[in-house]
Amino acid sequence: MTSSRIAEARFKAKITSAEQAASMIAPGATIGMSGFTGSGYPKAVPMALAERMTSAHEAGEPFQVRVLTGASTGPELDGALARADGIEFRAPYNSDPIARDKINRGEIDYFDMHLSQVAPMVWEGFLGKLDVAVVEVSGVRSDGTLVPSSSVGNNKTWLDRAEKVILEVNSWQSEALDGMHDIYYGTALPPSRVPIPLIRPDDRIGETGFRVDPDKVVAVIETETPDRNLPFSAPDQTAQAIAGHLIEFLRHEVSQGRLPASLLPLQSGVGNIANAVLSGLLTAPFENMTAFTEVIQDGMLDLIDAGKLRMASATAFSLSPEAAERLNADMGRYRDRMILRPQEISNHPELVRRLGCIAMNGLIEADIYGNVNSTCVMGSRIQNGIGGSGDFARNAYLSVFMTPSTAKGGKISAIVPQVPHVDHISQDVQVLVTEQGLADLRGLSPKQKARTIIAKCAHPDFRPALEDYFSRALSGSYGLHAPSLLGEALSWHQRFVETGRMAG
Ligand code: 0RQ
Repeated sequence: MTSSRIAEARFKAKITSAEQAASMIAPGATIGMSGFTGSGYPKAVPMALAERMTSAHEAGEPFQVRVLTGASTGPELDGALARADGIEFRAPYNSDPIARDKINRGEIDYFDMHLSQVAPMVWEGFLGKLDVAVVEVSGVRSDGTLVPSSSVGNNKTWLDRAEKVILEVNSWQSEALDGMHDIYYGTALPPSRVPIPLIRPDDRIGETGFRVDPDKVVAVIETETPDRNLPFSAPDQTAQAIAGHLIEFLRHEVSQGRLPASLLPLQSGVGNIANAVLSGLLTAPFENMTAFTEVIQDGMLDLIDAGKLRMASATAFSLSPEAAERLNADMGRYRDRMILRPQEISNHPELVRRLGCIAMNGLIEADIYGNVNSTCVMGSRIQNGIGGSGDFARNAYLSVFMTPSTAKGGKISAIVPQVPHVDHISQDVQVLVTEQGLADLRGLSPKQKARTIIAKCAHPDFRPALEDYFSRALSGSYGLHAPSLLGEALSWHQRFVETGRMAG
C-alpha cells in the first residue's frame, strides 16, 4: 500500500499484518506505545491485540498488558484495549471514557504522573522492563532513521529501551512532517546529567528523526488512518469571559513592565477555555509571541496565520479534523514555525523555569487558599490526570489556572472551602480565573488569598456560604494562619455525594 514511505530494505522485509504483529505480544507484557492527546498513536496493532485478548478471555485464559504512552490516545488504543478488559496497568495519562470508567471501578491500576518524568523513570527502571514498543511513524528513511508522526511523546525512549519494536507507518500523516521534529539525544541520569543546550523556544538541539536498532524491529505495519482529532466547538460565553479577564490581566502586566510586549513563551492546556484564550490573543495587542508548550491546538495555527505567533515548540498536535487538514495541506509552510520534541524536553521543568513560561491550565476545583484539584472529582474519581500541568505550573514565570465558577449545571461550586485532593499546592497557583473575575494571588498570605478568591472568583450563588465559612473559621480554627474548620471543610463534597448538590 504505502511502502514508498519505507525506504530501507530491512524494514520493508518486515512488513506484515497487524494481527501478525499483535501475536508477538505476550500476556503480561509492558508496552510503550506512541500517542499524545489523540495524535500519533498506533491505530492497527492495539485493535488486533484487543481482538486476541477477547478471544483469550472467551477461552477462559487471562490476557492483560501494562500500557505506557506519551499521554492520551484514541478509541483504537485505550478504548479498544479497555473494552477488551486488556489493561492491567496504565500510565501516565488517560482521557478515554471506557478506560476512565474501569479505573474508577478499580479494575485498572493507573499511575497518574508528571509527563516530563516518564522517560527518566523508565530509564531509572521504576516502571519495569519494557518488553515491546509500538510506535507510529510517518516514514522510514533510506538510512534506517524514522520520521516521527504527529506526536513525539516518549517514542525515543520506547525505541531505545524496548526489547522488540513494532512500527506502524501511517501514510495519512503528511510527508512534509519530515524535518519538523527535534529529537534530543543528550539526556542522561544523575550524576551524569548536563544542562540542556536550549536557550530559546525555537532552538534546535537534536536530530530530525529517531534512531532504532533494525535488529529489534520485529514487524512493520502500514496504515492510513487519521488521528482522533476531536471536533472543535466555538468558545461559549463563559470561556470568552475567562479569556477576557486573562488577556486584560496580561495587558496590565505589560503596562507595568512585568512582561515584555511579546509576552513570554506561552503554555496552554487543551479544551474550550484554552482555545478561547488563544482566540482572544488574536485581537490582543501582543506581537511576535512564542509558545513553549505541550500541544499545538487550533488556536495556535490561527495565531501563526495571523502573524502573531512567531513559533511554537511542543510535543504533539491536538487539532480538530478541519485544522488537521489545514495543517497537512500546508505542512511545508507551518513546518518552519513549529518544532515537536520529546515530552521530557517540551515539559522540562528546568527549561520552563529558565524560559519563564506563562502557564495556563484548567482545573476541576480550587479552594479558598488557592490549592488546586485538577484530577479527582469529589477527591476520588479520576477525570484525566495531572498531565503536564505540574511540570509547567510549578516552574512557570506566571502560573494561571482557569475554570468556570460552577460545574454540573450550577450544582457544584468550583471554589470550595477545601479541596479533597491536591494536584497544585497554593504556592504553585499565582493567578486564578473564573468567568466572575481574576484573583492575582502573588504575594498574598492565606487569609488574603481567601478574601480575594471568594470576592473575585466564586459564583454569587456560593459566595455567601464561602464568606460565612471563612468568617466562622476565623474564630473557630485551631490555628489562624490558614483557618480551617476540620469537621466542615469537606462537607460540601460529602453533601454532593449524598444529595447531588453542594449547596445545603
Ligand atoms: O465532566 O464531561 O462528565 O460533564 O469535568 O470539564 O468543564 O469540560 O472542562 O475539558 O477544560 O477539563 C481540569 C478536567 C478540565 C482538564 C480539566 C467535570 C465536568 C466535565 C471536564 P462531564 P470541562 P475541560 C495540558 C495540561 C489536567 C491536565 C492538564 C484536565 C469534566 O483541564 O484534565 O491540565 N486538566 N493538562 O462536568 C465535578 C467540578 C468539576 C467537574 C469540571 N468542580 N466537580 N466535576 N468537572 N469541574 C494537557 C495535557 O497534559 C495532556
